Amino acid sequence: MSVPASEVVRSDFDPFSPAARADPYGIYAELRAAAPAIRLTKYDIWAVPRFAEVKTIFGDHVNFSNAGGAGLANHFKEEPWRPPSIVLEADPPLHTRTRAVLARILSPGAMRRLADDFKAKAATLVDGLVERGSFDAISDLAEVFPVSVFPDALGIDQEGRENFLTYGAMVFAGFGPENDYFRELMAQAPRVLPWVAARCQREALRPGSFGAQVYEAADAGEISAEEAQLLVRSMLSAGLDTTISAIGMALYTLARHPDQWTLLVADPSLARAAFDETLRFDSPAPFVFRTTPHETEIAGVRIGQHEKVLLLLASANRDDTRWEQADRFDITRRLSGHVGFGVGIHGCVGQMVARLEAEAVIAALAARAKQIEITGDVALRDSTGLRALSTMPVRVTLK
Ligand code: OVM
Repeated sequence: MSVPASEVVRSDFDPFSPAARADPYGIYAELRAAAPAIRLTKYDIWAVPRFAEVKTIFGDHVNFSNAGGAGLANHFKEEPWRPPSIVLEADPPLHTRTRAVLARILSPGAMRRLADDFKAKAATLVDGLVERGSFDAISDLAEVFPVSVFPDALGIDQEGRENFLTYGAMVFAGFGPENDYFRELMAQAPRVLPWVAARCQREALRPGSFGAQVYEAADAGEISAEEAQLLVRSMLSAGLDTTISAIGMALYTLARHPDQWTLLVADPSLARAAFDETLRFDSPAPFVFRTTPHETEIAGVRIGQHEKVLLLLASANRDDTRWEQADRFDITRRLSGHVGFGVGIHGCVGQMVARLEAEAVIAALAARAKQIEITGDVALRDSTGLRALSTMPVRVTLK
């Protein structure tokens, strides 16, 4: 069954506008009710708002390619602002080879070796903050903790580490339209890009680190030295700004649901499940694109060749046909299968690092604070590619 072209649902919804980003969930519900694939006229792209088709498309790299770019830019038609990622923005067989290297480095065994250090560092940071009583959950905690553990795990030294954050911001802003925020960040490119390129070299990476292990895979002949550089760049791109955003959004969601915080305080072993539920409820990486290598269809809607397809993960995660009371934040729900990390061959390869970091922070806070109250205005960061806060003043009540 196919939908005649005249019946295609169109919308002037702009997913990247400040208004839509401030409160997208009402419009997501309208889009889900409207159609499985909707033409967004402002950008001439397709949006996919429901869980079922998001899941199907994630499982179909033949009809929905990553080589066309993970963001709005269409790499089949235009030159991207940076050389494409050889894991995120690649299809099999290239992707299969590069992904295997990262998956091995970020394995469960590697996570076990990091866990104690992450927990100890989170406890020390959180203890200092809760003793103060009031602090900013973003600038004092969410933006501090990942910086205190991830660059070390990656294997880079201290010099110029602030560039790491700017680069992540560039990459994720680069997934949206070229707006003032992106241009402001790109004004720093002459300083940041050479710093990143230098950090991707073998000599810059501490022996034994994640980065050095990428070069070991090159020594073993699995990838070339040029590919090793680009895979280290992937870790630099995707490893820091994401977890900062996710931890910040997790604290925001938890602080707004005191009943759920109380459950967590009673049983801090819920920290990991609580984090995943925050990813479902208010996803920090709210979308990703696919691009069609040839004509195809989405639930009967014909999609032409070289079209950008916007997968609205944050909407799929609120789809009532998939989740019972999807708009309810419930850290005890059975929630395996959310798409906050994506799923399938491109599902987040670093998700266990993210969970380890977030769990360490959330559990440390739940061990000390029986209540968290938001005491001032929160603000959303300007980024189009990540949903993140820039500030959230809080007061905690000690146990
Ligand atoms: C990469 C990359 C960059 C940003 C995000 C990402 C979500 C990957 O360069 O490979 O995964």
